[in-house]
Amino acid sequence: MPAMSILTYHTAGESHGPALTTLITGLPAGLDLDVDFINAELARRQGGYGRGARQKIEDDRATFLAGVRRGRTIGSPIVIHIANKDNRLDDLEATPPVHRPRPGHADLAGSLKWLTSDCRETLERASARETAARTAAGAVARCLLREFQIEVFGFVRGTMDAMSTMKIAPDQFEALRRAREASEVYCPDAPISAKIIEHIHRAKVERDTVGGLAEVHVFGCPPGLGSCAEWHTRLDARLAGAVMSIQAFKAVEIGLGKECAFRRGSQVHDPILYDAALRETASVGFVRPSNNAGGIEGGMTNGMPVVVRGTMKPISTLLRGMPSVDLITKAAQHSAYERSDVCALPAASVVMENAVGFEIARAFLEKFGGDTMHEVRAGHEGFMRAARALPLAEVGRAGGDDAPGIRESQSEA
Ligand code: EPS
Repeated sequence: MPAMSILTYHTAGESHGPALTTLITGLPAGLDLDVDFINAELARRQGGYGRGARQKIEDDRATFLAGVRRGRTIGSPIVIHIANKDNRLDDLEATPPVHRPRPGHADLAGSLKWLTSDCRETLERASARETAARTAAGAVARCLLREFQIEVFGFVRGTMDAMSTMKIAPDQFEALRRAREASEVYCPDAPISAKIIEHIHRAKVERDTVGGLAEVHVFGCPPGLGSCAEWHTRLDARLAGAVMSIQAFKAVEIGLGKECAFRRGSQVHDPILYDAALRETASVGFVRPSNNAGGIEGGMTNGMPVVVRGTMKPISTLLRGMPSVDLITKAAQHSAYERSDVCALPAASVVMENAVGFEIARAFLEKFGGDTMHEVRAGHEGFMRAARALPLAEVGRAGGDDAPGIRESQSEA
């Protein structure tokens, strides 16, 4: 049993059950939760061009049932409740059994797994409705990151042949955020945003669906999060798992991603420069003219922005249906149609932003964690001071009576 609680979360709740819930453990005491920010993330997740009628019914809001007193964490487990207004799971007329599995959905695999011919029992939990609970967990964790000026920015890169080549720079964070808010599909590149809308509209008319690429950048991340020491501690692997687990995601890339296969080493690896003027930034002065690594080398953050891209497949509920079979008669049938979205990529970019934020916060607390925010702040500050003072005198490194970073080497002092 681990001695200290590592930041983690669980969700529970069916798409048309009474509520979604999130249990978060491992947050230190004394963290101010920005409930307006958390609810704004839930509202953003509900939006985006291409959403179906469900979002007109729901009004997702986080109610804190445990672990928070007067807006502040108290070190105990946190429980968040999000009500489902479309709550009808036990009404067999309003929510009947489903016998014709949708290709691409969890319907068939789940029905085989749980030995049932009613796909309803799988689809209710497989539904992306669950991502509201995940978004809430990520937004809570991001309240911690924001205390350390770490910001997470997610957006839609594109769909089909409408792909933005826009560069995402940390110093344009506010302008990017405004441009993203101005786009109905959360794409800060206005001409591409219009083309994405066109693709979604056409898919709707043709009773089809579309997916696409979502991307997340983490600005201000200190170096040293994650580890190369053991395979399961590598941050890139953990980010990939967090993003791949989002409903309908089929691929994850870090930085240059699969483009690495098409280039030589000299065109992939980011040269290392040192600029003392940038010593106070997250890079601690070790700047890179490019960021093909996506801020992670050896499974650890290197002080550059962390860049993660996810591929979402088109929604598997097609109004036109797909060839399938009836699980009871085994006769060929078109798949069942359940009310759904034509495209949930903008929403998925919000989910991804918060899922990435949660993993970064987890790695942050692994390195700097303590029972209270006071200890977390002290741990972070001490590490950054030491990293900026490199090379440290041996006595500091060996854990002698100097605090790390207090005694600098002759060359730095
Ligand atoms: C989903 C089906 C639709 C989506 C849902 C995911 O729900 P419903 O069947 O109630 O119309 O809207 O996503 C959400 C409800 C949500 O909040 O994101 C599915 O089958 O995955």
